Amino acid sequence: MRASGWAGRWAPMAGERMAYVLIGTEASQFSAKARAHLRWKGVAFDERDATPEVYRDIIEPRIGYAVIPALLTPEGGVVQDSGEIIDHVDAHAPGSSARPGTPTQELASRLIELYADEWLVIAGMHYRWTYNNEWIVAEYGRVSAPAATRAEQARIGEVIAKPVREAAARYGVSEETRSGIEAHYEGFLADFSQHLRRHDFVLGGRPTLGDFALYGVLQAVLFRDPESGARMERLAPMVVSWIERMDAARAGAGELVADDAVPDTLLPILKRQVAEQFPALADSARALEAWSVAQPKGARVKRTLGVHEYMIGGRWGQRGLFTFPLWRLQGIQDQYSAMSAGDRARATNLLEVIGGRTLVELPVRVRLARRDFRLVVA
Ligand SMILES: N[C@@H](CCC(=O)N[C@@H](CS)C(=O)NCC(=O)O)C(=O)O
Repeated sequence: MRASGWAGRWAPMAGERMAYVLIGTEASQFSAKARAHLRWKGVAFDERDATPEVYRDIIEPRIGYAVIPALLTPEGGVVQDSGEIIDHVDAHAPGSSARPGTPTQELASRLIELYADEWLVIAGMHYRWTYNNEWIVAEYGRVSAPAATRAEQARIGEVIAKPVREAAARYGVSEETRSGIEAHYEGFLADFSQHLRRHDFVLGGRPTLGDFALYGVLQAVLFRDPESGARMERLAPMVVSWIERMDAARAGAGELVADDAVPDTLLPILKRQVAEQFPALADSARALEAWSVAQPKGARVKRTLGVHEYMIGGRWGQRGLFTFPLWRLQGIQDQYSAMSAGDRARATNLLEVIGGRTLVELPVRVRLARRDFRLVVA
C-alpha cells in the first residue's frame, strides 16, 4: 500500500482521480483503527508515514495542529478523527458499513469505541512507556528519518518521544496507578478472550466500529510493541487470533448476532467500563459545565480542564479531565435519545444491566460541536 515519490502535494490535477491517502504511522493507535476499516472496506488507498515534513507540509497547514490520522480524499479534502474517517469512508464507498445498523448493537458498538479509544489508551500508554521505551524511540527515529544512521535515529526518536512520554502522566500513568492499570487491562484481556471463544468479533460474525477501535489500541500499541506483545501472546492468545482475523476480514462476509442482541459475554467488559470510565466521564462533564458558564457559543474547548483523582483497577491516581471523550459521549446520548420508545426500552435494559443508565440518560448540559478539527461550544 505504501507508495513512493510523495512530493508533499495534495490536490488532484484537472480530471485526475486519486486514491485515498491515509497519513499515519504503524505505531499509532488511531491510525491503525482507520487503516483496519479502509482495508476491511476494500477501498483503494495509499499510506504515508507522518514524518516531520508531512506534519509541516500537510497536517499543520490543513488541520492546524499536529495530529494523526488524517485521510486525504480523492476530491482534495481532508478528514481527521478516526471515527469521522470511518463514517466518511462508509458514506462514500459502497458495501457494508462499520455501523451495525440496529439500535442496541449500535449503542454497544459506540460504548466499546469510547472504551477502546479513551480508556484502554491508558494501558497503551503505560505499557509503551514503561516496558517498550527504547524500542518505540528507535521506531520513531526510523519512521521520521529512514535514511539516517541508528545513532541519529535514536537522537531524533528521543526528540519526538519526549513530549509523548510526558503526556502519559496526563493520561493517568504513574507509580500509583501502574498496578491498577495492569489489573484493569488483564481483566479486560481475560473477558475479551472469553467472548472470543463464542464469537469471532465484538457483535458476531463481522467486525463493527467497536472492533476497529479495539484493534487500534490492541494491535498498533499493545501487540506490536514487543514486551506487551509477548505478554498478550502469553495471557490472551485468543486476542492475538482476533487480531489476525481482523487483518484478514473483508466487508461483505459474516452476520451479526440476530435480533439486535448484545452477546452476554460482552457484559463483563461493559460493566468494567462503566465502573471505571464512567465516573471519570462524569467528572469531565462537570468540569465542562463549570468552565462553559463564562464562554460564548463557538468558544474553543481545551483538551483538558484541569486534573482529577481517578480510579483504575482499584488504584487511585491523578489524570487530566479530558474533553474529547465527552464528544463521543454526546454522540451516544444523541443516538439513545433519538430511538423509538420500543428500541429505547431494550437499550435501557442493556444500560441497566451494565450500570450505565444515569450517565447516558442525563445529557451533559453543554452541547459540543466540532469545527475546524477542534471542539467548540455549540
Ligand atoms: N480522536 C482522535 C485522536 C487522535 C490522536 O490522539 N492521535 C495521536 C496519535 S495515535 C496523536 O496524533 N496525538 C498527538 C497529540 O495528541 O498531540 C482520533 O480518533 O483521530
